[in-house]
Amino acid sequence: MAEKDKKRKSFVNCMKDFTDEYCDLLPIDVPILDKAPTSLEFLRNYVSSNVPFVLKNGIKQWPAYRKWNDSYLREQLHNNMCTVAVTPNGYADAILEDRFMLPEERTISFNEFLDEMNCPVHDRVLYLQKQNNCLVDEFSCLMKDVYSHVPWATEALGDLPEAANFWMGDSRAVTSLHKDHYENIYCVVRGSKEFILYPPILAAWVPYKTFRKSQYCWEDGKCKIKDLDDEVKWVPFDPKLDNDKKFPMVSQLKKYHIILEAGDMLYLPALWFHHVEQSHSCIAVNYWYEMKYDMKYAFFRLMDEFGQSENCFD
Ligand SMILES: O=C(O)CCC(=O)C(=O)O
Repeated sequence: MAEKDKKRKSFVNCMKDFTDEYCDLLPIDVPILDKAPTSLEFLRNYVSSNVPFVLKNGIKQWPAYRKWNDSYLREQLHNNMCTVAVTPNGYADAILEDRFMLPEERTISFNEFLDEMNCPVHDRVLYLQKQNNCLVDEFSCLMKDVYSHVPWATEALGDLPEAANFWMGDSRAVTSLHKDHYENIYCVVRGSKEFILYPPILAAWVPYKTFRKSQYCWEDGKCKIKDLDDEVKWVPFDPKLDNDKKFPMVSQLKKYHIILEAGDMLYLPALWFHHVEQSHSCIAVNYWYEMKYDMKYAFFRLMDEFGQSENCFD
């Protein structure tokens, strides 16, 4: 074997040993709490060690949990305009063959949105998923029913959330595997959500590829694809559809599978990869807190760079 190949092999083995050791240090399952942590417990046990948890029934005291049925939402929001992501198949910000597909963004009234939720059409999938503080900007009349921030998280992280978001959509809508630069407190108000998670420190084993950016658009009632003059690096691996035959490197990943029921809260630490699905008309609210760009971040970057240099572990 050539010297270069030997070196690469021993390097890959070293990375595999590191991965095994790190996975041994992680909890077997995501911890389930039945009581909110104090800010110190949150910081000490979860933020600093970059471990997620579920707070079972964590938001059952919210008025939203009791009140947010369709008739209440219609009463509150009726003709309020909201931004909805529209796709033909439920995959917005996701890979379609050799393209990264953005949804069409439409502004419609909340009533129109609810009408379609109750009577979905087969070739069009709607998802309220605007982010960027849309709970405050587009659904402000619902703010009285939820926390404006999560007190123990705000105290631990040292600031108010940067954004509070509202999510509601079709059961066919899928959020493809990605990561965010935020500490995320994710709360399911109605229905259920399914999360698949992978830790950021294992980023070296997450496949990435560069894709052309394109966007769905409807013309004369027909869905078309418009190619944009841009590219994006994205994860082509779908944990629900693909296996490690197609992407051998993912067999190194530690996977967590979580179902959140109505009333549950998830702490999703910054940079954790997540893939999300939901029951029909599920509603969630989440808070994005600014992450700290500390040693954990530098370590993540190192692993991410290793992995992305030509998917060198494949
Ligand atoms: O609920 C979803 O579909 C996606 C949530 C998500 O990606 C996030 O909170 O960062």
